Amino acid sequence: MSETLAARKCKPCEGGVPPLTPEEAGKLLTQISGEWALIENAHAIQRKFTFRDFYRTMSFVNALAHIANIEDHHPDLEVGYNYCRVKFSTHAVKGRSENDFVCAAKVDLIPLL
Ligand code: HBI
Repeated sequence: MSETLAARKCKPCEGGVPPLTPEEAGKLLTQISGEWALIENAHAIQRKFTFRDFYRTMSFVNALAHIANIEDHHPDLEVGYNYCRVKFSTHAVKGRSENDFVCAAKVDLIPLL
């Protein structure tokens, strides 16, 4: 039985490998929450989280940052009073890699206040 994406670890990525094809990305997309979308032009995946207030938004952002630091794979974030838009892409390959989907799967497990 293959392990879930959330159980995997991100692999160090300094480039030199091709990004995922849209088909490969589409297959991995089925293994994370349906709220994530393939952003084709940015070669990324993106999900918007909404919250009741700024306190809850920043609590989530801090939990997300902890995951990014542990995995050494980092999102682009847009943060407002009651929302956080999370975008994962792998800059070293100028596209998407499995790391993006591993981090998205871990972010999906953050308990929301
Ligand atoms: N984060 N989103 C993203 N993309 C990268 O290519 C990336 C990263 N964080 C760290 C990193 N690359 C590398 O420094 C390590 O994988 C070695």
